[in-house]
Amino acid sequence: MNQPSPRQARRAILRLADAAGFDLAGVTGAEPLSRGAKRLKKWQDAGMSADMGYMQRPVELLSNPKKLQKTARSVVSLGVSYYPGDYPEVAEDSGLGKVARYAWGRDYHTVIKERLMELRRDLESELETKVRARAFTDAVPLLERSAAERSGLGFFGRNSCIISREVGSFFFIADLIIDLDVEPDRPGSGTCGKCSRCMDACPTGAIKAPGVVDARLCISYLTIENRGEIPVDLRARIGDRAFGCDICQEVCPYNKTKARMSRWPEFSAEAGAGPYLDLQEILALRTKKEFDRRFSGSAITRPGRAGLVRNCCVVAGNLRLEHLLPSLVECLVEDESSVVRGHAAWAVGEVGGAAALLALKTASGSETDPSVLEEVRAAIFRISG
Ligand code: B12
Ligand code: SF4
Ligand code: SF4
Repeated sequence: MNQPSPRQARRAILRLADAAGFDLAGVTGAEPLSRGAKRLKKWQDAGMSADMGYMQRPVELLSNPKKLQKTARSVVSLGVSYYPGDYPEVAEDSGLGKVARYAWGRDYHTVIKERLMELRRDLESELETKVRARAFTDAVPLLERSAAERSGLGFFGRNSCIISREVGSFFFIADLIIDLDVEPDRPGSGTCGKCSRCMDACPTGAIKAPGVVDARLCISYLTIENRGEIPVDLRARIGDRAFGCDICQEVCPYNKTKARMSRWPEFSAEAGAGPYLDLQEILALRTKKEFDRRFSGSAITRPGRAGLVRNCCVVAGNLRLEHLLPSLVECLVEDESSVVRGHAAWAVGEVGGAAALLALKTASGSETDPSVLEEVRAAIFRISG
């Protein structure tokens, strides 16, 4: 069994990746991602990783593919469009909260990992050699965007997403770290030019400088990774987003012209939770068992039951939907999570009115958690004052 030449290996990878349904593929060497490492260090030092412990790991680990696989020679970066189309129009009072597009269908971690493993097997049989590989998407400590840029998949946009001139930015990045020498690609090229639409459109001002997103302000972080409370001054800016945020990609001219519908049926709205969550239904999820049953196989499990109910309280408060008041009051009185009870109190205060005031006053007599009591009192003050 001969080792394939770097050129043969490259041809085989690109052909097989395309046949496996990946929209983009490129290769880079396994050397440290030094440019990304410098920027990551600054980002970490500025506290922009919020409380994502996995992003506070040493820069040398996050930027070095060889730390993930000692025998690594090359990193194959792959792109899969998840673009499922636009949000269907709905009436403002329909009681729905938006889900970011990447989570409309099935959980990408498992779907993509299966195809990556198949790709490795196909590569072994095509090249007639054993290929040691580490296959993953968004699951191990590596700067996947920096690897993708160096593999030629695209360039860093000002929203910090990798933008491909072929498909825009609504795509997942997946990786195969392999022990083969492969002819590398040139780094991705392209530019935002004079555009700054994403920076202007971000509702929380999270894009602090071109390519620099402060996770502490990003709605995607606040509604998915964050396990605690959503700061009061940011809640209104979350609008109707119940899970994640696509605004800085929606406004991007590259996506307006290049976004390509996903070829993977697993990422269609029909395959999973779809574009909207019914707020009333989610506000009624009281146990982990019910939550797991409802969202099994979907990326929406990430914030956990309390996190998702918390988000839906915020959306219900922002939409000021009176018909959701009974559901919010139930959250306030019955939920075992103090985070949910606190956000429910806030939302009841946003809906307002006599019934809301009465519910809050009753809760102030029975609630014992100091942080929830503070939310209850603030809500009473807003309604009465
Ligand atoms: C932590 C994380 C988050 C955090 C922080 C986001 C952030 N921008 O840092 C939060 C929770 C906010 C988040 C949100 C989202 N995420 Co996220 N996230 C990650 C994760 C795990 C790490 C990202 C990271 O390293 N951040 C630290 C910063 C410092 O690194 P960076 O963003 O890569 O920034 C680099 C640039 O600054 C770059 N750089 C170097 N030189 C230059 C030069 C110039 C001029 C510029 C502009 C930049 C630049 O160097 C930095 C270091 O690599 C990756 C998966 C992974 N393991 O890589 C997914 C990942 C980045 N996320 C992804 C997605 C889809 C999202 C969301 C769209 C989800 C959603 N709809 O809600 C949003 C997008 C928000 C946004 N504008 O970034 C995809 C992005 C795919 C793509 N096409 O780019 C990834 C790659 C997951 C995947 N495997 O597909 N995410
Ligand atoms: S995902 Fe939303 S909140 Fe985060 S940077 Fe983009 S527009 Fe801003
Ligand atoms: S919206 Fe404009 S500035 Fe932002 S990433 Fe797209 S092209 Fe770049």
